[in-house]
Amino acid sequence: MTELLKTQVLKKERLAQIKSQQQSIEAADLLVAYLEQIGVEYVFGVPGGAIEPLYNALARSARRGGPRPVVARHEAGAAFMADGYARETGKLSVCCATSGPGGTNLITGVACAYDNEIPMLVITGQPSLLLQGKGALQETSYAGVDSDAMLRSCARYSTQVTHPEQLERKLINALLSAYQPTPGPAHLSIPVNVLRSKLNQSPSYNLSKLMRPPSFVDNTAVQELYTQLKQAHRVVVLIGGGCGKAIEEILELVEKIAAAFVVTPDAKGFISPRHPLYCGVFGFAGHSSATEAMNDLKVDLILVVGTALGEWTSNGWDESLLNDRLVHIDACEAHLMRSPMARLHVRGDIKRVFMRLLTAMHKDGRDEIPSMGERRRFRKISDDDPYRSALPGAPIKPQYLMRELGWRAPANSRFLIDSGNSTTWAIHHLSMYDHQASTGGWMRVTMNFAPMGWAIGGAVGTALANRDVPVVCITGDGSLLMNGQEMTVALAEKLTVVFVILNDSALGMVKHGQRLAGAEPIGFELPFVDFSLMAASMGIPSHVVRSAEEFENLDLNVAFTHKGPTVLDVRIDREEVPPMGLRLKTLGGVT
Ligand SMILES: Cc1ncc(C[n+]2csc(CCOP(=O)(O)OP(=O)(O)O)c2C)c(N)n1
Repeated sequence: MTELLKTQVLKKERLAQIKSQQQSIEAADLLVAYLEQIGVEYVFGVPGGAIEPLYNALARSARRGGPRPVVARHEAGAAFMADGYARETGKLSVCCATSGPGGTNLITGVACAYDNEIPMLVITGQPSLLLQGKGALQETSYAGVDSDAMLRSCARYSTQVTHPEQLERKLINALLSAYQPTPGPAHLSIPVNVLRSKLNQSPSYNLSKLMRPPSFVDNTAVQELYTQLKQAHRVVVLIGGGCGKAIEEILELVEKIAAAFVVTPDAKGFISPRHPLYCGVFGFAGHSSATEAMNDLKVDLILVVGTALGEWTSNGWDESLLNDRLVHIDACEAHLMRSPMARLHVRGDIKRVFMRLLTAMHKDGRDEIPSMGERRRFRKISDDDPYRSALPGAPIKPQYLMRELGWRAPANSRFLIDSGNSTTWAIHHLSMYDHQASTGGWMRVTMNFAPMGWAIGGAVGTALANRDVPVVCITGDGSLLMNGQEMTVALAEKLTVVFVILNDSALGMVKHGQRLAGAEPIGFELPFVDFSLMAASMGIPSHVVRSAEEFENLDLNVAFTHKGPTVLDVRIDREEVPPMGLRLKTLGGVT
């Protein structure tokens, strides 16, 4: 063989070697490489055959410090965990499921994230493309039970990847859609043979810039708002669930102009209920002081900030709010279209809108707007209602439990409140004595979709996102029986989560709702369950609380510092009527 021929053969061999090395990456590895690139820590899910290559890729990635799987006990729990993680970190979260029942189980959690605008990447498996339509096990593609179609209706973006070459494009599309223009879940359904296929590529996108949220502000509208603020005599600000990142600037302005402020239920966690200008929660289970503030005819300007004005956040589309005194400020067009009656819409990143208002004030040489001194300070919310049972040893009242629990929790605690009466009690009565500000807020509730059990998985995801803070999940016995198995994930992951179960042997919200509406008393009873025994069977420490005295004598410090979950089985006074009037009104049961 001549030297030239030898070189050519060697070159060919080397090229073949490089090609085979490049091809050693599976499509699933490319997907995981992108998760690594954007700093994903966990993939919440339940494994199964059709999604196995993703787990293989995660195992390879975890060995080099990449994201690792957290195995939930039910796929809805996985989506709730991803939701909790995203709320705590403000980052995109990831959940996954296998095809068939895995995907359908996931739906409730994904739908909840959709309705609550949580950025989430959702990955489901499918049988091989070559087998689709042949009755393959757990096939849920277009040819049968179509979980892709089901997930499509609760995702900002949803598609099946039908060729490995599509994966990168569709993944980037999904990741970007999960953030903008409105955050929410984006779904990729990936057949197992596509996940396994060899790819001759490494990530070609650098997402650090592409995924940065836009920072636009409608300057003309901000100027107009500033003019209106200067002319207004009395202002009320309604702070909504989208204000987490902007809360400092909003409160600075509120204080400068001495406006009264109220919050939607999902924004209570951003503020201190002891703030002197705070007038309470406006909306579901809220306070009469908040509706009074809104109803004050001397108020000539209402700033509604960062909320979609749904049933629970607008107090059932209350006309004292929805009128031409309203200025709606939001980055999200879908929210702004809910207020056609507004005198002004200010589109833009909320933080920047308030920064510009503050700058305008500063430039004008105004520390405060002149008429401020004349503005009445609204009365402070009363948070000292005792609601302690008159008789020693009588069942503990949920109102009392809420107040005491909030006051005794460390200042950096996060509270996740489940659907059911817990939501009403917490929105109305939970109050921290002191709290440390955080973007996600100290109290988190789910608006709109409100599935039972959300807070259980959500608490696990929150605790994984931030191991330095205690997490409290307030839930009902019905929700616990529906989703309580996720507590074992908190145990496996050694997470400081205190599960407070309002045990009333009933679907309490249903029971009280029927009573208040005069409906048939049916379908609400639950058997008595001793949740301390259930916790013991899981290896989780627990306490039974029957009365206020027992609660006072409980040493909560251990629960708030222990590296693992604790269960408080609280046998509450079942007869206390929750503040849920608004719900009945909008359901039409009560006029
Ligand atoms: C998945 C789901 N199913 C049904 C409902 C309707 N629902 C709302 S609250 C509630 C009762 C909750 O009972 P429990 O968890 O025991 O809490 P409680 O109201 O007794 O405090 C029901 C059935 C729901 N929100 N979510």
